[in-house]
Amino acid sequence: MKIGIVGLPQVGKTTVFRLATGQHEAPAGQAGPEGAQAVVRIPDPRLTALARMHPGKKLVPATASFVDSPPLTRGAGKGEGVGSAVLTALRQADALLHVVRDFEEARIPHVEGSLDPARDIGLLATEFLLADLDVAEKRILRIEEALRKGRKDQNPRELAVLRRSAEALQAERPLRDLDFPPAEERLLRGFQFLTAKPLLLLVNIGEEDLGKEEAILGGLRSLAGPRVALLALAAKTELEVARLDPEDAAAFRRDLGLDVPGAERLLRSASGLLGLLTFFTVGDEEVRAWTLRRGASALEAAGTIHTDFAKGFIKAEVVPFAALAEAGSLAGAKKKGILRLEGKDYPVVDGDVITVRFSV
Ligand SMILES: Nc1nc2c(ncn2[C@@H]2O[C@H](COP(=O)(O)OP(=O)(O)O)[C@@H](O)[C@H]2O)c(=O)[nH]1
Ligand SMILES: [Mg+2]
Repeated sequence: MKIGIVGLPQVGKTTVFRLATGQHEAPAGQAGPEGAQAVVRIPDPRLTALARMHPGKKLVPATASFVDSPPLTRGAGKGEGVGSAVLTALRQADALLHVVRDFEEARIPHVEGSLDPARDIGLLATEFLLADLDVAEKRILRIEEALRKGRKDQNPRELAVLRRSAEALQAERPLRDLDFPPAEERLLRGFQFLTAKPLLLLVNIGEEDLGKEEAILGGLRSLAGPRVALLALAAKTELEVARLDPEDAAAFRRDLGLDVPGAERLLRSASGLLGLLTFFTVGDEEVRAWTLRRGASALEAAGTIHTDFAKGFIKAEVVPFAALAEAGSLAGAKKKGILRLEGKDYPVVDGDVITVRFSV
């Protein structure tokens, strides 16, 4: 999964990027509108256990990547300033993480002149809507023109999807709020609309507000929804603590009441928001964790591992992690006869250990 960190200038985007990626000293400079990117390993105690059960095999965790995007400001969605190139680059992301400033700091003026998280959330939401509307309208015009010229190769479904999208966007409704049938959903995904992406609103609070997260988020709850999550984090404090050696960090966490490290809370929120599950493979050389969309099939799991596995898919041998752990190893589970044979439509369950049988 790829998560694009976005926000107004000086709100803590780079601080969150450093925290999320464990690159605590990463430079603040960004390379062009795409921003800086880093890959993080997603820790999973089940994978550690699997590696212990299969000595000699390499442990390969699932990964997520974060992008530290350059700042967005008013007008970006209408193509003003560098913001429009930033928005275009963000279309590659699977989810957006909007860092919203809610910390007082006299030395750092807020670009909008005052501290108002709800306003800032609305401000960027508008820029995303405008950018998507621009994409939809341009595409509609192109299809209509092709139809006028009598071209028969246009997909009428595409025009219908785009018109419905443009209508929603004009009414200031993000596309993630619409329900499309699966085939149209796939078409829509091809356009990489920003307002169709899951959104994590990260309210960056000051250290003095630790412990008041619930109250702070309370006023913003109405902005959350099925594919919009809210999280309050004191990014700067979390980063300072993360830089300490483990013993000092633990002591500080206890003092500040930060029981779950910020980076972990972030990853958990993001994968929950994206509706991801984890499955595992135990191969000849490595034990490995993979992420997959919830509801995805055994065939999609095979394709995640290797396109050849999907092409030549025969069956998947499946055993839940807990059952494998009880048997002691994959070989042990096989001996006990607890591997199930599943077909390509089998919906993968979080924690499944999967061996794909395929022909070349
Ligand atoms: N006081 C305070 N300062 C913060 C906090 N989060 C970030 N900052 C500071 O705000 C400035 C901008 O942060 P940065 O992460 O570079 O923001 P970006 O421009 O959005 O990437 C830096 O000086 C940070 O140290 C916070 O929670 N409290
Ligand atoms: Mg920055």
